[in-house]
Amino acid sequence: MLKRISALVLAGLTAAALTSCGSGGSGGASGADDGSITMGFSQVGAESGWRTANTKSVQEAAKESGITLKFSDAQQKQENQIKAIRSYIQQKVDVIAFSPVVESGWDTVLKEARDAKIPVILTDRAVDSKDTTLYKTFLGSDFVEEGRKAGKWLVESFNNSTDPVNIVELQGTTGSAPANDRKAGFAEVIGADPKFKVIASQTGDFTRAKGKEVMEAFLKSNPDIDVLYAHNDDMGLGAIEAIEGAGKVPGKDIKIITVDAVKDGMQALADGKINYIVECSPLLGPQLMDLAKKVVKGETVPARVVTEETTFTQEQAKTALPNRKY
Ligand code: GYE
Repeated sequence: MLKRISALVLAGLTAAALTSCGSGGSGGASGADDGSITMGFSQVGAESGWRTANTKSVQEAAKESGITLKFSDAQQKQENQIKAIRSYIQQKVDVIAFSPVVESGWDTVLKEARDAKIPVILTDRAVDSKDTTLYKTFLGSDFVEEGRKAGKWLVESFNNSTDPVNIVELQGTTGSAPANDRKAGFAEVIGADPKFKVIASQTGDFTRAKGKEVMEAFLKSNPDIDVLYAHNDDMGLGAIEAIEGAGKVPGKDIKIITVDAVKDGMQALADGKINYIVECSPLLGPQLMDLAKKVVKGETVPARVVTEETTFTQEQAKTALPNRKY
């Protein structure tokens, strides 16, 4: 279904790119004349359970708040996102929102949006642009803090021993804010004690398949892995398959920490295969639509809106699972 929607949207984008005036609102920050709002949303892709839940949240919230959504899936490619944003500018949408796949390289296209007087909202991931007038606000998690939470659990769990702790790390998409920041926050906390050693760290692109593949390689070259830190549940779940395939017991022989807390991750946590999950909420849709309405009206909004999040142990996962929404 998602694939079909993406194909339709891509076809729509191509058609729009061929005409000089699209069907969007009146253009500019004032919104369409009839007061309706059209949002162009460029999503990262469909790489993980988190992403699927995020897409659903954005689509449902748009519907509920009466905002017309033009949605496109960039398949984890920056060039696709830039094309989508340019197409939204051409269509004169009232507001553009996007989750930048990587942090760098957005200034040119964001200037084009600013010149066209179309407000931009960053959602989920940040850009590293120095010029903060290129976007109105950034709604999403504090990824450095998530990395710190993962590190703190590790430090506490191993505080009775002085033996070295060999850690392997599965990083998210190279150059993405969550990969950069989750790595940094974790390194900051475990760096205080030299017994913690990250013996291998590589990207698994936030996908299950790549998580499995990279973990298989880690297991082959490192016989003595104590801990896996995966930047999301999906890579952790792929790695669990690799660990089991190598005849080891995930959660026991190798302790596993992940980030997100999507249902499949929480199930593995409740089953004892993951040891700790740092939550990252994908349910950004309602807040995004509120912010969009405000920026289209020209109201000032906070420059940063941080999502509220928690952490889960195995026991807490068992309690939370029945009511988990994603
Ligand atoms: O953790 C991961 C997804 O940007 C917070 O992207 C998001 C991350 C999320 O693919 O599962």
